[in-house]
Amino acid sequence: MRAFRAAGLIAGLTITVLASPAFAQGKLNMYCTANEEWCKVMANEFNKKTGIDIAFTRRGTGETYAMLKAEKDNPKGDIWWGGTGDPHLQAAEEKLTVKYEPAILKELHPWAKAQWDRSGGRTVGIYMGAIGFVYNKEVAAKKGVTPPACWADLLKPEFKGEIQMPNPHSSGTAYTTIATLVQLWGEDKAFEYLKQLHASINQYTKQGPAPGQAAARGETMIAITFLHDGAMSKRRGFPVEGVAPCEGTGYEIGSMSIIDGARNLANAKRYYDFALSVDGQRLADAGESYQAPSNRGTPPSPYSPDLSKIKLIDYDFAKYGSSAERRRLLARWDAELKVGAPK
Ligand code: S7P
Repeated sequence: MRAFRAAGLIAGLTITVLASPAFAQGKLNMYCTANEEWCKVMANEFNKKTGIDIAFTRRGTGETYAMLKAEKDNPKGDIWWGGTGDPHLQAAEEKLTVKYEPAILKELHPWAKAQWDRSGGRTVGIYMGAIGFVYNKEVAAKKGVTPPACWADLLKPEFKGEIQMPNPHSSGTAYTTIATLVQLWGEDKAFEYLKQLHASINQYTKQGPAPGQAAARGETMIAITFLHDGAMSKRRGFPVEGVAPCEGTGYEIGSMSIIDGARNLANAKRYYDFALSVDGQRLADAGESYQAPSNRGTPPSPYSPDLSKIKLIDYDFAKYGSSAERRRLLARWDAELKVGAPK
């Protein structure tokens, strides 16, 4: 069983992959919001293929969106790769990212191209994955509880203090979860649920993948997370099981955008093309990432959750990907749950 790095240890740390001096072909600064293993694999392979020195920093999707806003007048990143699609759409609306129309668009699944269309070409889908929960089978058995099957089950008294979820200010996973509940039940009922759930949450983590990693290590019984992150833990040999909630659930269109004012624009476009190619997307497996790929020519991994068997809602990306809706929902979350943003 491979161990997880302590959650958040590497967050915000920049890793640079350099070509040999004879082969060096310029630079690329990537803001990476996929899982860290995958960020590394993509950076290494892109560097091998092109000779471009690539530095990446891994952060949460909400954190990266906030960073783009903070750096608006002096952008330091070139490409933003990975992370939930809503903050990419919000960045597109605020023109923090630029339009790019690659020839490879025609190879993509309609849901990935739809992300490009609704953003005016400023972001594109690179993968898809569903929200759910992941529980530790050993912890559940030791406590003698029946694992949850539905969102409603999470409110049962036996799960008090046993659930972890990320903070929606920094994490795209958490924002997707809240938007999902609002779309499932309407806003008032969703916030009533979140307030009741609050009593069972042992920690709101800064980053989305952290609760799933804690569940894998047995530090929490249940994590609200993407099901493909649970698949990664399971493949690593941890005693976890993923659950697609019985009422239905939401999903992300993991996205990629070129940052407005990119200093290495030509290299950002090369990375964009590479990341959408069949070969680029096949690297997900080496990066232990089991989302559904957006290129129709890349089959999903056998470890990927089968999305056709999950009751997915008709997620309204235009609405929940708008900056005003994000601000409004986060303000309500702050006012009613009083958790605030992570430090
Ligand atoms: O680990 C992969 C993944 O679940 O992470 C991304 C997610 O946004 C994690 O970051 P935050 O929740 O911290 O923003 C997802 O896009 C991706 O599927």
